[in-house]
Amino acid sequence: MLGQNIGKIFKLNIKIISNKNICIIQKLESIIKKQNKTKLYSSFFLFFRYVLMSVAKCFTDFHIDMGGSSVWYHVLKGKKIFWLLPPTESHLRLYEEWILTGRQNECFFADLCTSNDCQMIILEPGWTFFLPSGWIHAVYTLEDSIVFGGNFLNSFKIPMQIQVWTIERKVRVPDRFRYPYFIESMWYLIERYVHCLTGFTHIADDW
Ligand SMILES: O=C(O)CCC(=O)C(=O)O
Ligand SMILES: [Fe+2]
Repeated sequence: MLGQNIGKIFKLNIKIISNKNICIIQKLESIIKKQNKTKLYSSFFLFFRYVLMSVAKCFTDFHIDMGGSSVWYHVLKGKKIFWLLPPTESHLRLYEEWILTGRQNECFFADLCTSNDCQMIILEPGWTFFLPSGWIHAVYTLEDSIVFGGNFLNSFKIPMQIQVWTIERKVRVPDRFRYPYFIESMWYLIERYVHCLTGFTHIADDW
């Protein structure tokens, strides 16, 4: 696998955000808009759709995307290597322990896992890559790159999303790096299920 010193490689990723909305999220959007909280509004949409510009040789260390969100990732230009570990119980436990040590610069996460567990893929221009909920991944940019991407929660992966959310809470990930309005989204999701199953809605008409 990769040498230890890759963690020291200069990192520069810039995310540019564009605002788009989806389903349940529209409810939350309208609340935030009504409250006229521009800052909240932009952080809410931060991860839905973005452009990621990365310089060659930058490295993003192993991580799980916030709130166990799934990701689509389209490479317009450049090349990226992804190292991938599935979210098994043992990998998630190791990941949590690794974060809690606070020594990520000294210990390369993939070295803690069995060598066969880690998969690698090189993404070429024109490829669209889909990363499911909870997968642990690291990314090395081989050439200056422009990528379009988007993170999203989905109802097929609710247990994994909650598990990742719980890990983030345990390891004290700061709020600004967490999925915006995760808990609120879960409430609206539950409300949606209740509505579909019982025909009753518990959301007031006036917002
Ligand atoms: O392309 C990169 O360097 C990192 C992409 C990624 O995994 C992320 O933004 O969460
Ligand atoms: Fe990621």
